[in-house]
Amino acid sequence: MPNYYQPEVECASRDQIKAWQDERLVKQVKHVYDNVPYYRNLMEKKGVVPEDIRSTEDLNKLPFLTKDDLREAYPYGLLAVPLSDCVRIQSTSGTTGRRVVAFYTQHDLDLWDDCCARAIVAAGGTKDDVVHVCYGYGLFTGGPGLNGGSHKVGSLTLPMSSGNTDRQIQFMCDLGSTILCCTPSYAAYLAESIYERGLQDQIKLKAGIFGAEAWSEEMRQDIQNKLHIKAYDIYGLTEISGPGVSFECSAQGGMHVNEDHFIAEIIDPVTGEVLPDGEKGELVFTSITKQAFPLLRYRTRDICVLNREKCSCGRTHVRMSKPMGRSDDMLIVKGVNVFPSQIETVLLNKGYPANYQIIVTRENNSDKLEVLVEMTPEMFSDELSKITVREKELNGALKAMLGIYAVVKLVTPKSITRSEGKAVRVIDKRNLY
Ligand code: DLL
Repeated sequence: MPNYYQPEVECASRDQIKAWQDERLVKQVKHVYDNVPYYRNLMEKKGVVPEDIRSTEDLNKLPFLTKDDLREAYPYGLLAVPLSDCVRIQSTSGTTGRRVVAFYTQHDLDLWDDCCARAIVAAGGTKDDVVHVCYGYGLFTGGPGLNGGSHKVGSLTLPMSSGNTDRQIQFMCDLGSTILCCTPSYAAYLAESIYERGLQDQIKLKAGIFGAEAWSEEMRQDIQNKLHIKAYDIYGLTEISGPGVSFECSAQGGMHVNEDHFIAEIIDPVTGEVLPDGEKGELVFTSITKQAFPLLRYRTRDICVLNREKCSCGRTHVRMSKPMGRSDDMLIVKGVNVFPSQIETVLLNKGYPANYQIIVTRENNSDKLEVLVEMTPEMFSDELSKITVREKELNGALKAMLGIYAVVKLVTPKSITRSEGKAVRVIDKRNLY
């Protein structure tokens, strides 16, 4: 039996989970109101006082927090404990605007490690595993989060960080890595590189814990087949702690949210109205156990569906779907909503690798959607006329999925730059914002 499975928490009854959430929410709201003037001000503007929040049913009385609030309050404005009680900061990978900085007490780090340990155990991890972490270390939460989780499970942890693919593969072979933790796009690149070096027989991986970016079911199948592993999704965001806010179990049917620490809601991204389970909308989190940086009703911008049906693994914590896009990353091309994940689904279904780039431009007030897609070496050896046929076929499939025309350009194998962290899929050259 794995030594970090917590059935008393992860398989608790819904009544028990609600009781924990009610009690912790009430305490947390008071903690935030008393210690974070920025949030107290937001509550006052909404006419809410801590006494109004008696259970999770009252959650919707609280104001939302957004990334803009975090930027405005940068760096210390949302800190809820004295700085001297904090032992760590992490920061988002965002490239625009001010970075978001999150603070942690030792208690916060412990609970974050617990969440990641649960994810590793759900992927079959035990103290006998060799956990190969090639998420970036440093300000990004991926490396430190999975590292902490792996220590809690008692696994041998390889703190590889990202990059240096040759060394990654060498250690994987020499030290017998059994669980790989990285972005799905880097996992696909590693798989490709392992085959190129003819080392597939020396790889002992059994599972992968992949997240930090969107990836389709088709990409999961591709990675699973190439690396002969079971690939598990893991989700999280710096603002709420990092990876491990939710994670997949062996059922691979959605990610269990660690509900003893986080309350998940789905809202209509336009009206802010709370939507019932099963409806698609923006995911909102309230962290009910964190001390230093406890966000209430934080709008993630990730578009998801929640599912509270019983899971075959026995866990009772609510499951969130893979994010289907972001309310802010969604492209609007010629007035039509386009999610990169839709394009990826079409490409992988048609046998293309997940190496593609979406480029949007605007000429004479008209949007142009271009999709660069790498061919496999076999496709590349086709005659030119066959490549043209392939491009036309992809045009048709993309039109059927998106409802608009996309220019497809098939490009030579390996010509799209590989990413060691989050892949850059979309280049929007329209300067809309
Ligand atoms: O990406 C934390 C993380 C590290 C998660 C390692 C999983 C593994 P940020 O850099 O703050 O944190 O980015 C958070 O990444 O709001 C989602 O849009 C996206 N994201 C994270 N996990 C997934 C996933 C880390 N499994 C933002 N599927 C989130 C799709 C994901 N998108």
